[in-house]
Amino acid sequence: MMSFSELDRKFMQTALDLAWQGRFSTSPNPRVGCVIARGEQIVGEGFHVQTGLAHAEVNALKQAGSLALDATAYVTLEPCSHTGKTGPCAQALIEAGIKRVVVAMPDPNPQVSGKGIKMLEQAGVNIESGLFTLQARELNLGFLSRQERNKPYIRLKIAASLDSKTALSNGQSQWITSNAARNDVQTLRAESCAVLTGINTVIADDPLLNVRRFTTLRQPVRIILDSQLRITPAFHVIQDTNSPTLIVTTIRDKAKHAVFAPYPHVSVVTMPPNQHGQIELSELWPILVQRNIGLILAETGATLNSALLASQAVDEIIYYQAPKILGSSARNAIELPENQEALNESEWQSVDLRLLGNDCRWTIRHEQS
Ligand code: AOF
Ligand code: ZN
Repeated sequence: MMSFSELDRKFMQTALDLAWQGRFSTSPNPRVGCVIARGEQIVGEGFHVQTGLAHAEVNALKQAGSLALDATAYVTLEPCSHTGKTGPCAQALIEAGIKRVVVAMPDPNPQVSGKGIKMLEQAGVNIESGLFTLQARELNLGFLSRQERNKPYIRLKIAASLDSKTALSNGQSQWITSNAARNDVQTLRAESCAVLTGINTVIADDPLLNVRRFTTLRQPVRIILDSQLRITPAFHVIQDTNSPTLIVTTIRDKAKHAVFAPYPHVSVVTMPPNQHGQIELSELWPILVQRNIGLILAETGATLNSALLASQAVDEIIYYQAPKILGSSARNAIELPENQEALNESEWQSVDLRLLGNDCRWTIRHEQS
């Protein structure tokens, strides 16, 4: 068992805080932070900003300059050993003369996974792993799920009333939760690789599914599940070219796909229909992983919410609840058959609860996640 000092904890905490600064922009890359310290003095800080740009360690080394010699580097993820869009960070740390490296967790990316640590070891660098691993995993729920489970991390957002209704019977839904809750949803979108919804929601609400209440370096991909390819170019998700849109369908008809050819931000993925003529969700996840989609925010209606839950795809639910009663004829958030077993045990763990304006936000996680 490694033992870490108070200073080690303090500097790794700073590295975690630095990594969070990349939370809206690193996708599909992980969020990574790095602190370089000599004794009690931080001499370099860095984090990964965006795919294609320098990794956290390289940014921190740049700041440290010659002070990196004999220093300790604290990194929230194992330094990489491969030459991808940038050079190997393990090599950069060695060349700068870093004497000790503390990492929070190994990088599960098969291009790295242990090779970065080995490279450092072989160069005689003192390497210690396992400080604040859980916190480091929280940084990269999507990236880790993609690498470790070949499935995106699926976060389901529900905004409902006290009686768990998401819209009036006429479909009106916009003003159930408060402005504070709606702002919060914007940050959830911004930190996701993709926002997922169903064609019924597109037809009913014509949403933009983008981040617009603040400026970000990238927009999440919009994923529209549309088994019968009912979408037309008239909808916002096609007209607005600022976010990529991925339509998932079972219809192979080339003429129907050709309608979207004038829109380079739109791609159509075709999957074989399952026995009900629908998209088989469990087969969709590896396809999305192939497209580097790690963290998905699902914002859908009762039918798709229920299908996602029934297929055990949901890893986390963020439930915004407003103290309003919409009445029994309003639309339900979830519609599933009665479940006797729910009386005995829950598959869900509460991880957070807070007030947002006049609403509350409850975060629960599926126990297998
Ligand atoms: C690090 N530090 O800051 C990041 C790492 O395409 P590339 O070259 O940017 O490589 C991306 C991979 O590198 C990514 O999948 C992950 O395994 C690792 N990311 N590694 O040492 C960093 N962002
Ligand atoms: Zn790297």
